[in-house]
Amino acid sequence: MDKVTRIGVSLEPELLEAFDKYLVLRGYSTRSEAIRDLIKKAMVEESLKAVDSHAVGTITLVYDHNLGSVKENLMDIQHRNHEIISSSIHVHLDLNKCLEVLVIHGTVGKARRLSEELTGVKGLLHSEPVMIAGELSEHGKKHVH
Ligand code: NI
Repeated sequence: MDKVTRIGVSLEPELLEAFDKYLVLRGYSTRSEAIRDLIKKAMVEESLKAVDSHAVGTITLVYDHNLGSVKENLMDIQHRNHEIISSSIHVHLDLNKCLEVLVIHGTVGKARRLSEELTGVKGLLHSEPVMIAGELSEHGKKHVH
């Protein structure tokens, strides 16, 4: 194992007993392993709560441009969210199918809402959001006006 720091955790006997039962139920071999997982889970939940934190990422869409009004609906949503869409790439895959990659730069909350709205468009064949939240985006943030 990589470098680790040992810490002491004080627990009431009842809580420790319940925790040990939890370990068995979840198949953990050590308390450390279970505590590590619980800490990680709590921190992921916390970071997802921060809707105002900054995010960069992409949303990849695949659709049939002849199908209903999918093209118009996607375009409409993109115009309404122009402030967080930095750029987009459109590739004509074949006679009917289009691939679009949107580059997103905004808050976690806005990026998530946009992704949900796009994913909800009827006739969309594929939608894949990739969001990176936190420190990684701080550098890029300085270059956006
Ligand atoms: Ni196209």
